[in-house]
Amino acid sequence: MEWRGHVYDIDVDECSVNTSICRHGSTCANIEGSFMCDCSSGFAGDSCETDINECLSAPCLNNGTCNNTIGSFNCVCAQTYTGKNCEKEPSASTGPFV
Ligand SMILES: [Ca+2]
Repeated sequence: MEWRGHVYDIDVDECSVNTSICRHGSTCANIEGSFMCDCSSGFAGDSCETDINECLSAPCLNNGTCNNTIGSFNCVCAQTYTGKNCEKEPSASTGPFV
């Protein structure tokens, strides 16, 4: 009888063989016959190789303009709104920020 295909009784620790198999600082976990990457925030994919385009979910409020970046995103706020998502309205005590 001839065996073809996968041999499941020999598990390779991909995490040790290739320490950069999980990209962008994600955590590698060896599992039986394969591996898994626990992606850092902002990344997706089997090896966390894909940047998530957060702008697709329109995270910038108050007419802010979204710029997707590798691993994150930033908002260019309209008028004098501030905050990561332009969620903060200008107020006399804290603004305006330049
Ligand atoms: Ca991104």
